[in-house]
Amino acid sequence: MTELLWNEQKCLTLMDQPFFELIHEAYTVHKQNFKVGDMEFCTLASIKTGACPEDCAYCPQSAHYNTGLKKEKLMDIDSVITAASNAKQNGATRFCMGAAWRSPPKKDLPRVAAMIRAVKDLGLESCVTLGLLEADDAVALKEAGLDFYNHNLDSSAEFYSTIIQTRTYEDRLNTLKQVMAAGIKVCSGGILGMGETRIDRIRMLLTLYELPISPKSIPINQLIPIPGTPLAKAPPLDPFELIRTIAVTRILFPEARIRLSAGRENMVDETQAWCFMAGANSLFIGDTLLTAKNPRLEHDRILLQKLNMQLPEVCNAKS
Ligand code: SAM
Ligand code: DTB
Ligand code: SF4
Repeated sequence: MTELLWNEQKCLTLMDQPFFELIHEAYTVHKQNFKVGDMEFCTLASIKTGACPEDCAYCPQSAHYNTGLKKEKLMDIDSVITAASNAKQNGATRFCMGAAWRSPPKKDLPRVAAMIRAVKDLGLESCVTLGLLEADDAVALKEAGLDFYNHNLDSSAEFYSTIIQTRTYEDRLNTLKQVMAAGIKVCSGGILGMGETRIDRIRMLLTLYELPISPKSIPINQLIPIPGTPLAKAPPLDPFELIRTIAVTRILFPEARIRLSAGRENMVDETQAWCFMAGANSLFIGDTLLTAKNPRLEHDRILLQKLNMQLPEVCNAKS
């Protein structure tokens, strides 16, 4: 087996560098792999909302916490087509569907497969996040034409058990294994700002780095503190820690799309700009993520324009 380039000590040294040295290194790697100003635009839809049996301490959709969220049953196909068509019209090239499940019920998989086919028929890339998968579920999703499966490690193995008790880190890794075995691309990352340390962040990235197939899509979420959840009062994340983590992610995964995901609504424009320089090149556009607020499209357009970056291309064609 060839020795991997990065280990914990090297990552720590990398991340501890003077801020501008780290950003310079990350931007150099970024420019070697992507065009200046390049950005990917994705839109999310919550296809099944709330009443989730899992106890993820950050999540508004967990049935364990009273967050006042209105639960909704599995969406019908026509509503998904309408949402995906609107997303395409607003410039998204990828449509991500999320469900508040521990794992997808077998009876609902045919409808999810039909949703994936409909999204593909519109000429969009497809992504779903449905919780834990068994091997045959992954094969069924692949057969429906699924491009990406989002399943976040969220943090290090050590920190994970302090935020989730209803499943293990191993369960999470096993799902990634099934996704890779079925030939679906892995989208996996984490959340920052849950009280984890810099070492936890590095360990999470190294776990992704050690996967047999390097993830091509890595969401970095900043915790959105949700009233009613155990993390409602988590101390805010230092923006420089977010920017440094993105820089390290870029250096470890030179070719991946790094998705500056949840939390932009609570971020000033200057922090987002630094994140783009450090290597973030994928955004969710649209007023809501799954259930939480996201910046308005017009705000994103103005910011990207100020930075001379790629804008979401308004598209009127059906497919
Ligand atoms: N139930 C599925 C699962 O957990 O894999 C899919 C949906 S879940 C909402 C998708 C991801 O959203 C989580 O893994 C987590 O990273 C992110 N997320 C959920 N609540 C969040 C919050 N309050 N702040 C930031 N990210 C959050
Ligand atoms: C990911 O890592 N972030 C997105 C997507 N994958 C599914 C979801 C963020 C959810 C934020 C809380 C909410 O909207 O409910
Ligand atoms: Fe359920 Fe996913 Fe939320 Fe956890 S993160 S409570 S699994 S919807």
